[in-house]
Amino acid sequence: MKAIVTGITGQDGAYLARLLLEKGYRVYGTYRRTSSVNFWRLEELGIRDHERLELVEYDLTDLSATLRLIERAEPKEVYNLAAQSFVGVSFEQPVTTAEITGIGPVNLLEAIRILDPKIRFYQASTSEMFGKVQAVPQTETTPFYPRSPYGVAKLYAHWMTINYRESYDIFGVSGILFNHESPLRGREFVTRKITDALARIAAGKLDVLELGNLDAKRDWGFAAEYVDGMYRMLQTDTPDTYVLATNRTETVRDFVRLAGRAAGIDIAFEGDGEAEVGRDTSNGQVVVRVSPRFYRPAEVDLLIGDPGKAERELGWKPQTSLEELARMMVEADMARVARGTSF
Ligand code: NDP
Ligand code: GDR
Repeated sequence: MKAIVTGITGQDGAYLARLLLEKGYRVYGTYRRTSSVNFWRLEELGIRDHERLELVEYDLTDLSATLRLIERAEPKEVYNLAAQSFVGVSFEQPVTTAEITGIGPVNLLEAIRILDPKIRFYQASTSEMFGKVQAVPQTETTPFYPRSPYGVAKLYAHWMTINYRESYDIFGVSGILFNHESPLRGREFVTRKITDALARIAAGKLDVLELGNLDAKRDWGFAAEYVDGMYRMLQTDTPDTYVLATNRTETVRDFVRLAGRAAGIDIAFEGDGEAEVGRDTSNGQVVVRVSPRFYRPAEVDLLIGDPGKAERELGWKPQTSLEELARMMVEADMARVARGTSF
């Protein structure tokens, strides 16, 4: 059993590779050529040197490289996790985001169509496609209204996956995944930014955490469980679209409080808008401040997903509570601070 996982250096790529290796797969994991190596997540999971893991240098925007990748690996399944995945950056780099996140997946779909239409394809779609709230909770049939270049690019790739399914009978699956986090989350994303900063504040190595919009509400789950959902989506009889979510939503402010509790810091918020601060109630120190630098030109205010279809058809259910997730992330960051590592 062979699978390609694009974006293996990212959070989900690392967890999915571990899952597939545990299931006995041979995994071709793709990474980009960079000036310094970027395998820390594979190392943290202990799979960097696994005998059935082959790391392949690859860029999603290159059709010829895509054809060679598929020809060489002859996979049964392709999981496309590669993307410019940071919403904030997509406003600054809309064209690059469109090329990688939007058109990139079409290279894979074309390569599958040309070389072996029996290959099963997973596209990492996102709750960002829902964008401006049309209905809650969001399901597979909720209308889309993306609010960022990233969301727009993902929506294009989502519809192309469905189009290849309907036009060429390709087993193209789209997983509309709500935010999922873990100790392996990149530090630019808000949950990890918070847990990393609070670990450093608790250790006396940082004074203040600066954040943007504290009112945004997100449905946050645990990444290791979401990659299992991806796998299940490719094992069905017919390709389809599925939402993975927890059906619980909290504000960024609430996540700060939860993570603070896990770090041993009780945080109380006061003030409004840019003047809002979070204080450590034990000594009155300001530990959280709002900075307009982290606001986005357009925001997604509220995400909450209904994973009912995934539960019914895939037997998939989220297991980890937000409290457990925050604690897991804070503890991992505190251990990193104690070790003096900085991932
Ligand atoms: P990450 O940002 O952690 O990982 C993205 C991966 O894509 C990295 O391995 C990155 O490589 C790679 N990549 C970026 N550009 C290219 C390119 N041009 N060619 C090849 N590879 C490239 O994202 P996550 O693991 O969090 O997410 C995985 C996928 O799921 C993404 O597509 C994301 O948009 C989507 N998604 C994520 C959600 C989440 O909450 N995590 C929710 C819904 C969807 P490098 O390390 O070199 O940058
Ligand atoms: P998101 O995740 O945009 O939902 O995309 P992110 O963690 O970046 O933002 C979540 C919310 O927090 C608000 N926010 C901040 N965000 C960041 N990054 N930094 C801050 O300082 C900050 N302050 C407030 C944001 O405005 C936003 O409302 C993630 C990515 O993984 C996507 O690839 C994925 O598709 C979606 O989740 C589902």
